[in-house]
Amino acid sequence: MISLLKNGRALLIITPENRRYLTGFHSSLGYLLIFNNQQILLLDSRYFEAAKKSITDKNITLVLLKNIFEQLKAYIEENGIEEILVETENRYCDIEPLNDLPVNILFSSSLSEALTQRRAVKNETEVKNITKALRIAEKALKETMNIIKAGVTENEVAAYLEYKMKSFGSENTAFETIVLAGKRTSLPHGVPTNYKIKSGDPILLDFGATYNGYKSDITRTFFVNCVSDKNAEIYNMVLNANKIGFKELKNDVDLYLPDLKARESFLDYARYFTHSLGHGVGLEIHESPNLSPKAKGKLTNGNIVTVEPGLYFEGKLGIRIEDMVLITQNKAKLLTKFPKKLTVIK
Ligand SMILES: [Mn+2]
Repeated sequence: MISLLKNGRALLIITPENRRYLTGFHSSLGYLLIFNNQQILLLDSRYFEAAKKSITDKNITLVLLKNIFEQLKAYIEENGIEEILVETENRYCDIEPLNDLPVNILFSSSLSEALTQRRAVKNETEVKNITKALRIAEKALKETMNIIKAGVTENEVAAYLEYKMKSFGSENTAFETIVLAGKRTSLPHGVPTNYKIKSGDPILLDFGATYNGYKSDITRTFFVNCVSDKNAEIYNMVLNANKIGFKELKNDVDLYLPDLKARESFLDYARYFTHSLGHGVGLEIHESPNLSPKAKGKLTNGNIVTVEPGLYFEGKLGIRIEDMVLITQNKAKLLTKFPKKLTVIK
């Protein structure tokens, strides 16, 4: 990203996750201005005191945000800045103050791409944070299994799961918790309702925790009281695809390949696998790299991705099993520890 810098050019980081990634400090609003050897972080009074305490990087100058237009104008004039690169994600956002600045504002895909690529490769601290977020989710799931039984609603299960994650130190859910039972499991991204779990139902839980801003993502599908032979067979097909997908993950592998291999393992059922095999996870729940059939590029050491094959039969049944995987030297490390063999909750 720094290679994008040159004389007379500044980078302005507006997207919250990118700003957090580069400074270690989260704020819903703020501006990180980078030029020459300077990094100026402008934050308003809501965040200023907390940032003063938490930002230890001596290269970052913290400045109280008062009037972004006037403040940017002053930096531009004092430092001979002629153009400012802004992430393309902000193209459609309301960044009015930028319009009248006496410089070229360029929405730069090179800047966005450079940040995406950097964030896709996790350092040791990031791996620790994601692993911790995953352990919190797994611990909460283990406890939640104790309350899953006929008569309990999807909403009650979801609330308990979220309560447990929070109790174990999660800052927030990683995304909207999915708990679906019975026929409703066929909705890959359905939302929990007051549907009461029945004996023999499958129950699908897809959720995650957040730790130091980093997210986890896990899906397990269980059966309540009993499971039919047919459902057990489908479950084991998904489990098999999960393992095949995992085996394909290593440094330098084409991104589309693990999806292809997992999909092929479904044979005639492949048409019921209606989404991609997985996605990168970090400060955002979906980030690079994307393990889809159309993905271009290769896996790299330091990538953290999900492997989440699923089969969905409209109005009948859905099963998904999702793990998180770290790509390291020559192999893939399964970060998820939660068991995934067919489980009937009695
Ligand atoms: Mn996922």
